[in-house]
Amino acid sequence: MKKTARAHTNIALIKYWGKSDEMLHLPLMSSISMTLDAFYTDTSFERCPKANEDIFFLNDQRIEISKSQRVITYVHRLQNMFGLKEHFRIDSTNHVPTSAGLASSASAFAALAASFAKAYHLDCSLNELSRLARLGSGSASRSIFGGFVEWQKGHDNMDSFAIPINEAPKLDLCLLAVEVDAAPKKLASSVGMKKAQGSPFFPIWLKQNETEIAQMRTAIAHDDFDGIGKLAEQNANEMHAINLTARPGFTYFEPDTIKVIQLVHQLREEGIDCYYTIDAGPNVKILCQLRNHQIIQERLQKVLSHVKIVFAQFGPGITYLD
Ligand code: 2P0
Repeated sequence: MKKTARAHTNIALIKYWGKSDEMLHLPLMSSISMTLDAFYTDTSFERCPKANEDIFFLNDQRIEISKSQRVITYVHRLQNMFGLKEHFRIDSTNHVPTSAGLASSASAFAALAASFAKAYHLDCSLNELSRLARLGSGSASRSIFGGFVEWQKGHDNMDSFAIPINEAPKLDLCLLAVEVDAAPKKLASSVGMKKAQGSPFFPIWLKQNETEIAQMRTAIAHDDFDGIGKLAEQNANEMHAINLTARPGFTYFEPDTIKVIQLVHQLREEGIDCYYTIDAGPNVKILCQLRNHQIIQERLQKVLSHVKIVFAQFGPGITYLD
């Protein structure tokens, strides 16, 4: 009765940064991501009809009820949707290096949705699974698929899910996750994206989403590394500009974030192709090509000797381990 699923995390190249419905995690805009091989979560879901409580283990540690509400409530919500009611045990292991500075909620809720559906023999399509994962965390909707993925914003709970763009890209594109600060993020994404809506530039950001999505799709279809990198960097800058211009403004950047940005600019001036993207935290992800990743790492270490760097490439969609 125990089913285990593995989901990889993803990095958004065109970001989700605004909700039309907080309960359903319905986004105000579509987003496009790259699934990453280096970071994943394995989750087992076991039905325990004879137990008298729900149990959640994370990285082999029992998590007390008060700290597992988000996960337990999510499973209850799924159970209600399918008319199910019984106790369960979840065992989840995050293979997201603490040094990566990447959030694990995308891989965590994608793996949980998939193991839940498998344990109950639900006949879910991958798009339905993406919808279920979205209810746990918006970005989890994209971690159902590998390679390049688009989360189409849709209009309601039924039509907001991710679809694969290209699950096995041939493109030479890799990522360096640069951790400038290992501390937990200061402002949760859900709070940050709500505050950002106070920026006078938010409507502009929203208006150009469709154009940026179309441009990114074209760049992906043409295996256009520079096109993808430029758009990803532009979109990340827009997201962070909106944060700075919210009322009141805020930023996830730290001094070392800026140093990495400046190094990327400098490397490009020297003819080394690379671009950055930044999520809801100070850490930077550099998009580059295989032939350049070592030189970029060396240059990063020269400027910021203390930063940790993790290398990643395209990762797969959901897989089942039993
Ligand atoms: C993204 N981020 O598209 C954007 C870019 C962070 C910056 O999705 O509230 O954990 O659970 O739906 O998915 C992070 O937010 O937010 C995120 P919820 P989530 O990847």
